[in-house]
Parts: sequence; C-alpha cells; structure tokens
Amino acid sequence: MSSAKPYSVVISGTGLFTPEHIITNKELVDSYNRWVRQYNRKHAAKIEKGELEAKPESSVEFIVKASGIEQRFAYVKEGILDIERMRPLIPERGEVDLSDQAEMALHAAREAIQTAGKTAADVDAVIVSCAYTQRSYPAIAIEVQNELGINGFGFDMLVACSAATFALHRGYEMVTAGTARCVLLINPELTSPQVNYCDRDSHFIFGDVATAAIVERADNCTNSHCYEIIGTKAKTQFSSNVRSNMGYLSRVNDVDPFGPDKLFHQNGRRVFKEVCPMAERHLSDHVQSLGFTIPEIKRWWLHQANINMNNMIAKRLLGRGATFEEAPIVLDRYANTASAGSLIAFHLHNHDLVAGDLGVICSFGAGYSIGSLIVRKK
Ligand code: CO8
Repeated sequence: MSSAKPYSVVISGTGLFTPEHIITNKELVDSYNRWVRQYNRKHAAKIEKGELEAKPESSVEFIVKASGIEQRFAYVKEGILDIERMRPLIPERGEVDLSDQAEMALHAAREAIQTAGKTAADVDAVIVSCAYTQRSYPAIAIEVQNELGINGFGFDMLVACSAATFALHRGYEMVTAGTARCVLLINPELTSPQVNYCDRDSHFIFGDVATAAIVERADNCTNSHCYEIIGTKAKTQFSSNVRSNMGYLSRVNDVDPFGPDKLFHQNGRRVFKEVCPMAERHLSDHVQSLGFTIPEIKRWWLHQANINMNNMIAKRLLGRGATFEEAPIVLDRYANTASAGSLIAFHLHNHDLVAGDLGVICSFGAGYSIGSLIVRKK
C-alpha cells in the first residue's frame, strides 16, 4: 500500500469504447443448444454405449439467475453464433496495419484525453493493461503511443481481471515519483477470442470493451471534474481456479494450441467462495487503513463479474444490500469484461458526486488478484 506522495494525483478523464455488436442471452443459448444437439447426434452411438456423456443444454434463465448478465458486446459478432465455428471470425491484419486491440484502445484513449483537456504533448507514458494482448511485441502501448504522437514511453502489462486497477496503481506511482507528469492507461479487453463458446459453464460470461483513464499531477489538471487518488492497495494469491494455458510454449510442447485448457476455464463455484471474502476483507482493511469508515464511502465501483458476487461483497461491507447508486451495476449490459468492469462503472456513474465525496474502485479475479483505489471528488 502506498500513501506518501510528493505530488497529489488525480484521475482527470476517462473513456469508454463499446463495440457496436450485441449478443443477447437468447441468441447465445439458441446457438449453443443447436451446437449441443448436433454434437449429441454426431456422437449418439458412443453416448448410447456410455463411452461419452451427452452434453446438456444451456438456458437463459440460468444465466440471468447465476450471473445477472443479460447481453454482451462483441468486437466481431460474425462466427460466434455459427455452430460450425463457435468463435469470432477476425481476419489477420498486416504488419503495417493498425492492430485490433490498438484500434479498440484508441477509441477509449481519445475520449479520456479529450475529457481531461489534454493533448498528446501533455502525456509522458502509455500503459496498455488487460487480460490478453494479441502479440508479445512490439507492445500495443507503443503502437498506441505512435498513433497518438506521444513522446515518452509505453509498455503492456497483464494482470487478468485486475489489469485496469493495477495499471492505475502504476500510473499513480509514476506521477507521485515524478517520473511522468501524466499517464494514459488503456484496457482493450478483447475477450471473445478466448471464450470457449462450446462450454456451457462459461460461454455466457464475457464481453468485449475498452476503457481508458488519464492520471496526472493535480497541479496540472484543468478539468474541474476530477478525482484525487487518496491511496492504492493490491493483493495477489496464487490460484489455478481461473486459468488459461494459452502460450508460446504450445509449439514446443507439441500440444493442440487451441485445446479447451488453452481457453478461459475456471472452477466458478470455488472462485466465488474464495474471492468474495478476500475482496471484502481487502476493501475494509483499505478503507480503515486510511482512517475512513465504510459508511463514509459514497460509491463503490466494483468489479463486474457476477451480480451475486457484488451483492455478497456489498452486504458483507455495508451489513445490508447496496442500492444501485451506492454500487452501480453494468454487467447486465456489458457482461464480465475482464479488468474493464469497474472502470466502465466509474466512467458511467461518477458525474453526480460532489466535492469531498469518497469512492472506491475495486477489481478482483484471476490470479487471484485484488486491486483497489480510494478516490475523493475534488
Ligand atoms: N445453463 C444451465 N445450467 C447450467 C449452465 C448453463 N449455461 N451452466 C451450469 N449449469 C448448471 C450446472 O451444471 C449446475 O447443475 P447441478 O446443480 O445439477 O450440478 C447448476 O447449473 C449450478 O452450476 P454452478 O454451481 O456452476 O452455478 P453457480 O451458481 O455457481 O454460477 C458462475 C456459476 C456464474 C460461474 C458463478 O460460480 C460465478 O460467477 N463465479 C465467479 C466467477 C468469477 O468471478 N470468475 C472470475 C472470472 S473472470 C477473471 O478472472 C478474468 C479472467 C481473464 C478474462 C478472460 C476472458 C476470456
């Protein structure tokens, strides 16, 4: 946890890129169930002999009850609902063309820069932070830096669900240390290529989105609507309960680089049971360590993985359910967008707070990882 700071640091602008394509639960379930019926027909003899288990169908009712998700956005919809494909069809781009994640990132970045009233000349560093990057190098952040004409440096970092908050922490530290005056943080969460649309337990969970934020020295900030970062806190604890084995070693391991374990998979029940108490403890410790009390926190911009998780954490923190105003929910529309969820909630629901109001931005998920920031409206 960091608290001593030579410079006061603010979040002075945010941006959100929402892809144009929507996939409703009904569309997703219809396609999955058609795929299941085809699978069961194709393997009828083996299923009959007990050599293979018949796959059960998915349901809209289950998805809404278990997760609160009603729809998700897709960067590319083509291919996802095609039962002969069950994955998006995203054509490869040439080495001189803008990459898909840089394109998503730029939409959100431009809005954040504009909202903060900055230009490229004001920005010293770019961090692209998300659950996956589409290549190892050159960094997507350096591509974005180049497109925006930013002088300085950029790098990519991966922290799954906590990528956005952990990147905000890095931006905060760079500004407090005086190594950058102003940092652009971007989270192009292109999750759909890693979703196993043939897995009933997880086919409904994720959506695509990009978020961005400007973190800068308070004395350089010209936006009257900004939030001072009062403190940051991070925690990780190793767990394989949320995992993807996709990686560059598949080639030398001589295994299928696209097998089910190379896609997102999880033990969702275990994650739920283990992460909720961790997140609640983390948040109460963070708030108290800065001399505040839970009732003093006006708004909780929580990670958006599952409505029941958010309800449970809010209940444990507040001793009662939170209202939408206290802990806004965006996962019904956006689904789980990996690290971007709490930033979408912040972007869409921070304008009504008044000077002095306190809020908490918090993510939790794979790793396990938990990241939080306590902020105060200036
Ligand atoms: N339709 C109908 N029934 C279903 C379905 C379905 N689609 N799926 C499961 N069921 C059945 C199960 O078979 C089970 O049946 P039975 O009781 O007969 O065994 C029953 O419904 C209940 O199943 P679960 O116990 O699995 O259901 P839960 O109520 O626990 O809900 C959830 C499942 C939604 C997965 C829930 O456990 C959850 O949300 N857990 C937390 C998960 C979480 O937050 N994970 C973090 C993931 S995100 C992250 O860390 C970022 C990773 C990087 C991004 C990746 C991008 C691709």
